[in-house]
Amino acid sequence: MKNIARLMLIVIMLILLAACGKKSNVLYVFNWSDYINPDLVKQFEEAYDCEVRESYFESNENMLTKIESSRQAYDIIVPSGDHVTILVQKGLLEPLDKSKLTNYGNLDPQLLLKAQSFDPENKFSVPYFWGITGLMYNKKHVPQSLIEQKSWSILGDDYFSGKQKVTMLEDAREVIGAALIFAGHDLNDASEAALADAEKILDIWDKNITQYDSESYKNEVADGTSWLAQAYNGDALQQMAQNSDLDFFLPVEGSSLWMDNMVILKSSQNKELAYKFIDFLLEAENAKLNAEYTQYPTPNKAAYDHLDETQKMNELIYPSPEYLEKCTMIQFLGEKIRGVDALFEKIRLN
Ligand code: N2P
Repeated sequence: MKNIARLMLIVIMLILLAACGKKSNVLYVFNWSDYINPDLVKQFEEAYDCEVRESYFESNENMLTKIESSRQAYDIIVPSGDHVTILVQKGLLEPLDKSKLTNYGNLDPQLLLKAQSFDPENKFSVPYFWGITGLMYNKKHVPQSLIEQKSWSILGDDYFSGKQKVTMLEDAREVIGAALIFAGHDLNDASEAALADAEKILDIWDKNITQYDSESYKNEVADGTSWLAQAYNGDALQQMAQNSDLDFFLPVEGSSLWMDNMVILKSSQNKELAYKFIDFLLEAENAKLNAEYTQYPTPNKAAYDHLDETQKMNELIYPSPEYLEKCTMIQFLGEKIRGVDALFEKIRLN
């Protein structure tokens, strides 16, 4: 009997030890959904004998709320540029020790320069993917005649009225930004006059919009629940690869550009592993596999150089320089964000 009790004690201790051992080697990553190749995560776990615990957010705003309210122990998060600035100002990010990122040199210097608009000196953030926003639609339900103009105006077209088949992103900057661009303003113009013009446009579009959502639309346009959705290009391309009824266009008026970035939280309990993960994703072959999976444009020059021509030539992933001229990077707005948020709230609650 004594022996059994002793044996049980040993087993319990071993289980506890294993649990403790495992915990110290867990990396908590907070990322957008469908934004990393799961095979790479597995490879990393095997190579570094660790566990990567992923959680997902659908908007920068939700990510920020979660970081600030829950104090959950994330190590790495993937904010867009404007939110890198916000997180830096709030003192939440770890300045990066680049000597720990042996593959940092794979990044495109031109894009690193662009990233300096939200992170001067590239001190806190490592570009992950960049991208562009457009409109995804289901060819079975949206007539070609409506698509030909390739305009944002399709969002307000009478064809959709009363049908509950159009969605826009749950993203204040993207929704207000599209209206600002369509009204002929700069995407980052948050002046009262510009927002008043955007509101007039959004009042028209909103009559057709059934929800502001950044997640379920991906499947819903595919299954016909929605017919037209404002969409991030990679998300649309991932869906298109599985369903030939789907298509996507970049509006002629221009669109928003963003850059999402890997950052390490100051509160991270596992910074060494966080550096290893970032460096692993920066490695040329890994970054290539990641870009092929997500269908987003990669800021990793070494990876880009080895991409398949079909990927590089796809203008929905890498738009032409002429089209990019018409696009504007979403920038940090400081206090002016309040006007944008208030307008988005007003439209949504309408
Ligand atoms: C991935 C969406 C990422 C792009 N699903 C938004 N910045």
